Amino acid sequence: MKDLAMIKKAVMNSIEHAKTLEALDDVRVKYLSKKGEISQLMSELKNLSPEERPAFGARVNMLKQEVGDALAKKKEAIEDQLLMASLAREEMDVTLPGYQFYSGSIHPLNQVIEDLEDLFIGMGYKIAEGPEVENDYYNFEMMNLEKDHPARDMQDTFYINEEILLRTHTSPVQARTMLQSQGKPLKIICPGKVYRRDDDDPTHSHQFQQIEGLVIDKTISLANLKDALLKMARHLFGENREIRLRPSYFPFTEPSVEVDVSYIKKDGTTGYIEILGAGMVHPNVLKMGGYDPEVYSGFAFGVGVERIAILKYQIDDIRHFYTNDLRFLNQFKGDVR
Ligand code: FA5
Repeated sequence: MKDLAMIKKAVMNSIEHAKTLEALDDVRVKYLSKKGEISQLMSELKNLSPEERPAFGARVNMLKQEVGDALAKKKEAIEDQLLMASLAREEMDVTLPGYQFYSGSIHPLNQVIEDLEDLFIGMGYKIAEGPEVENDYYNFEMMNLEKDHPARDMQDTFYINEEILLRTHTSPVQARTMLQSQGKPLKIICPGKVYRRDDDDPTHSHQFQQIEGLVIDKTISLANLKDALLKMARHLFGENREIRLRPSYFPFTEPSVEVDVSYIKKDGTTGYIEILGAGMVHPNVLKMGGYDPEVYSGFAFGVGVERIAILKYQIDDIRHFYTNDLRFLNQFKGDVR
């Protein structure tokens, strides 16, 4: 019984001083495993008188129970401590500045296109599309430029073969849409990429974008064209802008005009810059598209998207749009409308 008291003191002391779960388990093994000191006490029974045995056995069992309870309690305490320590380690300072997420932005050319799409949709136009790899037939012939027409020189391009080329303008979409509309009135714009064998310089690129406009109905006049273009210029550049229509030549329009927008020069005087070509749809083009030119008339225009963006944002070189330089592109963040 005296041994039991000593063992109890020793084991309780070890449990109290165990700092880790491993140390605590060592205590358990030392005393409670099969060969542990407390388990071994049972083998002492045979040395006791039969009267003493039950009391001793009961005491050993009680000690086992007490040590087991103490181990469990201490295990829980150590686990609590570990949990608190890991919570303290993982504590979050909600006042720290957050990570900065980098977001992209809409390319300035797409901003111009989306802006004009919204404007024209608001005026009842639909958006039309056509292929960039186009047939000579739609790009030139349906636009009243038969093979060997001298005006083809103004729009030399990249040929896939004799009949297939990279379109030089968005005008072939006029022909495609007319054929699809089967003689019914139509009102479309068509944004898209076009290609030319132009030498690259600050205002020219071999690949650029246009927005084509086409309206066909029974009473369309040059006044309707001027109205649509004035609305576009004022929407893009401000209510006090004026436009100027200059006589020009395109085989697919008659009369044809080139349209300039007014701007205030550095010396305070008013100047004009060309942004698009336009005109009344040529009777031959109407006829090839399935419209009777005696009944129907139409206007069309083709505006250079880069030229609009150059004017709107005062860009000094068209090539900035294509180099993917973030120092350039980041200037257009948030300027979506
Ligand atoms: C045409 O492409 C005609 N299809 C426009 C048209 C449509 C006229 C419907 C009548 C009726 P032009 O070649 O002028 O026309 O080009 C139109 C616009 O595209 C120009 O005013 C200019 O803004 C732009 N542009 C022309 N060439 C380039 C180039 N190499 N780089 C950048 N922009 C260009």
